[in-house]
Amino acid sequence: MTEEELYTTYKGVYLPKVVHSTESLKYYEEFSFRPDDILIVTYPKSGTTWMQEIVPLILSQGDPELVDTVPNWDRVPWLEETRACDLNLDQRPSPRVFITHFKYDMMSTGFFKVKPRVIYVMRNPRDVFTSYFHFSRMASYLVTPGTQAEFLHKFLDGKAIFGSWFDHVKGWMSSAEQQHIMYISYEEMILDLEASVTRMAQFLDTPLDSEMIRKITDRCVFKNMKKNKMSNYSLVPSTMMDQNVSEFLRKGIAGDWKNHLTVAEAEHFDEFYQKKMQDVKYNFFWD
Ligand code: PPS
Repeated sequence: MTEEELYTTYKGVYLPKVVHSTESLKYYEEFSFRPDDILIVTYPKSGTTWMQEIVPLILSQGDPELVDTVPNWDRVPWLEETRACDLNLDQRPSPRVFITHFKYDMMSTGFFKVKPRVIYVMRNPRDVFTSYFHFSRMASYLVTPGTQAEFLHKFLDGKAIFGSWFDHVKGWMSSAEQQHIMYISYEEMILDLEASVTRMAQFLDTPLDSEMIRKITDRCVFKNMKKNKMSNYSLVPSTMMDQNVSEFLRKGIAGDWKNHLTVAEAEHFDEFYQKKMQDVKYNFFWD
């Protein structure tokens, strides 16, 4: 099916109609944030699901009950998703944790007024692309990606859902709310998950001893987290996500793009990246 059939255009970006109804987008626009809310912000395929595991475990000081019994989409709801309207989020105790894939300029008036805490997770866009390509093959609510070369054009042009990776990262990197935002990359988490969990716990004012940090890290490494049926999307019907085509927790590594992009595609990506990112003064982990 085509973009016209499967997607709606919202604030200039494509969103899949099945997952974001008009009602849910309105709900998000009117959502009442609290200052102690924790909002995990990601461009898709950058580590969202990983954070839906890590942050609840930090807040529970390593107690796994929540992550063992509640699916990630209920434990850390996706604010702009259709389901969020039905979860009585206004009755949840603080601190509440949510995710969003929205670009900075798509955030609601309530967000800018209240300024909740944000953890912004970013990932090498070449790996985001690779992960996204495989995900687009298995998720029935997304337009089938065509060839890798075709999807690369769409991705670089911001024609994938949630728009351009470049606009997303640049917008959040230059946000005016930086004192409320912690920036972290998927690659840092891969390299040293214990240090990453420690940094997040400090940002969230949750004291953790070294045993708790070790326990959380152990549960959240790819091979262990993949076994958690509350987090690996095995509860989603295969008509929606066909994990025989590609698993949701697919590879969980940094640098998989090298196994997929041709030399010409990688060069084209680099050129595009340099042009788009030339005005960004930030040492990204993958540069
Ligand atoms: S989504 O659809 O936006 O919610 O996807 P998202 O969760 O952001 O990204 C999916 C990728 O994250 C990988 N992942 C992990 N990597 C390492 N360790 C852990 N624990 C982990 N959990 C999820 C997942 O495998 C996807 O990346 P790829 O490269 O496709 O494997």
